[in-house]
Amino acid sequence: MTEISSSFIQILANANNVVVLTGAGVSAESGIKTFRDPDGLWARFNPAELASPKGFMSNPELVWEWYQHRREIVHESKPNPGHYAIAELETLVPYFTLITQNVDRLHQQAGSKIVYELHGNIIENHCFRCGKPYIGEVAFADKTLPKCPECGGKIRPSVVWFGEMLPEDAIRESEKATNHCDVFFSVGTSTEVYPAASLPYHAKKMGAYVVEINPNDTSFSSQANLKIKEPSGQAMPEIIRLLKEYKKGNQ
Ligand code: BJW
Ligand code: ZN
Repeated sequence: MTEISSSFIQILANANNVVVLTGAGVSAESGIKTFRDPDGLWARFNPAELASPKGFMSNPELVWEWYQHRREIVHESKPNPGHYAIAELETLVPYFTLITQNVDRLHQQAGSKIVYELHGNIIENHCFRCGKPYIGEVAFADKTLPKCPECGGKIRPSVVWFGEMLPEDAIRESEKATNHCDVFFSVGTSTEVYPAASLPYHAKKMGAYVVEINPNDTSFSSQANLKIKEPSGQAMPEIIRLLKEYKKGNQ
């Protein structure tokens, strides 16, 4: 077990602004597959075919079916101790920002209040042609791709595919919070996908104390002030426990 040093807990206890960036690893312990791990989604599926506008245009039914399947898995999943610990951290620091690349809404289910979803979400849909939200009911078993009632365009999940812009407000607020934070957590992300991956580097450059929580090394690891090589479902609850203990002893 990686030691979570008392000096780090002291830094966290004195921090005014804390930012947490999460990736697929945080939901791995909820049974949702990551993308780039050896058994991840991209080991079996081609991202260009399934997670790009070009892929959707060339085979919309295949893409829709893949997302229907993944929705079912998300629907059956529950937040894990990592999600709950991140939600609790929000209540223990003066200013807190949660930024996620995850599309599963498990942070919200765990009680996180404001979540900047950089890559959208898998729950909602919108029209590929006119962009209007699609509010029609979509049953998981339904393999037929719905059509937009406004323009007849094809309906797609409201996730962000490769080559697409991230939601403007989410990226703006994420960059703003990253600029001003004292402690930045990069949890369960490979830091391979931009612009999300640039946030930990940016936090470091701006003088924040950057903590990476990931059982594996990433391209960012060598830059982290602290690397906790553990699953987030173990490390995050332990950090909360130590933070509460520290605060109790320093009242
Ligand atoms: C655990 C754990 C446990 C396991 N506890 N940890 C060069 C520079 C800059 C940008 C680019 C560039 N070349 C191309 C680009 C653009 C591109 C990009 O970054 N590509 C890279 C692959 C190179 N980016 C984009 O296209 C983005 N848009 C954009 O840039 O717009 C402007 C623009 C447009 C056109 C041209 C140029 C610029 C959009 C990115 C959209 C990403 N979408 C996806 C799919 C979402 C929908 C869906 O779910 O299907 O988002 S891809 C996929 O990767 C998903 C994730 O959110 C994202 C990040 O993955 P994440 O979360 O890090 O997961 P993994 O699997 O990679 O890592 C999991 C980690 O967890 C691992 O490290 C494990 O060790 C760890 N782990 N168990 C803690 N229990
Ligand atoms: Zn439409």
